[in-house]
Amino acid sequence: MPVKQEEIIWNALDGFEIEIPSWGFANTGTRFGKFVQPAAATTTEEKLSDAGQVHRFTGCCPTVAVHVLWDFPDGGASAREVAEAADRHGVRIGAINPNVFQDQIYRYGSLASPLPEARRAALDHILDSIEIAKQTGSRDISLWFTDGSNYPGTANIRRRKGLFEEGLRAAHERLSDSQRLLVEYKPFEPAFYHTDIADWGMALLLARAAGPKAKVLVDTGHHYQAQNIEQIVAWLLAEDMLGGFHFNDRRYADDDLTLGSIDPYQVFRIFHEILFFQWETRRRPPVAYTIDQSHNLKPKIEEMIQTAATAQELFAKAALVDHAELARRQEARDLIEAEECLKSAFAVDVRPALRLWRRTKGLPEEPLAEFRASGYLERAARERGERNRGAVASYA
Ligand code: AFD
Ligand code: MN
Ligand code: MN
Repeated sequence: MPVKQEEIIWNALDGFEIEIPSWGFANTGTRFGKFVQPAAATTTEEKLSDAGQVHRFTGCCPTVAVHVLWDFPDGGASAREVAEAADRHGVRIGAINPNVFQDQIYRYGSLASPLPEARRAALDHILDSIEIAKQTGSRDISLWFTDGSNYPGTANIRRRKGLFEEGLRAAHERLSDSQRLLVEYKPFEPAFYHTDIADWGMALLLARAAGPKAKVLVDTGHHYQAQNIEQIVAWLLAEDMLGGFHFNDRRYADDDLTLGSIDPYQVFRIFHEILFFQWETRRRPPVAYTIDQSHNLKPKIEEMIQTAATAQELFAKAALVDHAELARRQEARDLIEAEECLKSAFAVDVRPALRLWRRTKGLPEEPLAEFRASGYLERAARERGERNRGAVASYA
């Protein structure tokens, strides 16, 4: 590999971090059931321990996104202890994810519910989450809402839009100067007729209505099949409204599969739009990269290591696009050569340079193999097996 290419790859990897989700280590499943794994994490401490393994072997996952109801069972009194536990395992707490979709009170929605007590409960939980973020030192409060309706005529869509504007504005007022609200969108599921925040435009308008510290979060699984996600990314960058990503892949819907397992070129094109924007504008707005996947069948820690390594590879490939050449070819309407600027970068096998980068950082060249050799999984299965088998009994 030419030295120049290797340097570009190493510089890209030096600046690349991707956050891992606590919920990726616990037993999850689909609405048709879940297949528990003996080594799955059953406590917040175990999730943070597992996350620490991913960062220890990959070197690019220093922060962990947490889910308030699942990771702070006592509603957040333990925020400092959770942050200390993260530190013990070599990671930090990242985005705080409120949960306003599970409690019965949210039957007709959360911030957009027609029931004032439901709106109040949701706003109180989000405000509590902002306080938790202050205690864990987290910048982002990452909001996903299941609000919507299941049948035509059962909800006043315009009124619900107004309620969301009110609720998000009230939350935005409590942010500290360094905090952000990330507004995530999703076209469907679990609502079957309309979802209140269904696409990037709705998320953009609501984030703008909330205030200057609110941005849009793009979950790659939350788009209709034919949607051009990198075009959405380019528009949000141009509007200074791109807050970050939840990365996963999908074949059909919001499948939460491993990043790059179905369409790696799409992930490359998303990273390319960000790097091209940075090259053209000389600006690097804070864009949070986070994994949001549901590891149903693959071993959870191994899938997270696989995902992080794939993200590094695709980001390194995108960094190889010659932006000056691309701009010239676009200007000249030289279509084939402009496209070749992307295709040739995507075709480079960056794994040798990635392995060398790891070696210079004192990291294992093959993180997955090294993790497997560590025996961590076998120890976790011995320690946690009983509790997870219990989950099967209760689930059967
Ligand atoms: C589910 C939702 C959404 C959310 C995530 C974590 O579809 O992506 O961000 O759970 O709460 O995947
Ligand atoms: Mn998501
Ligand atoms: Mn999702």
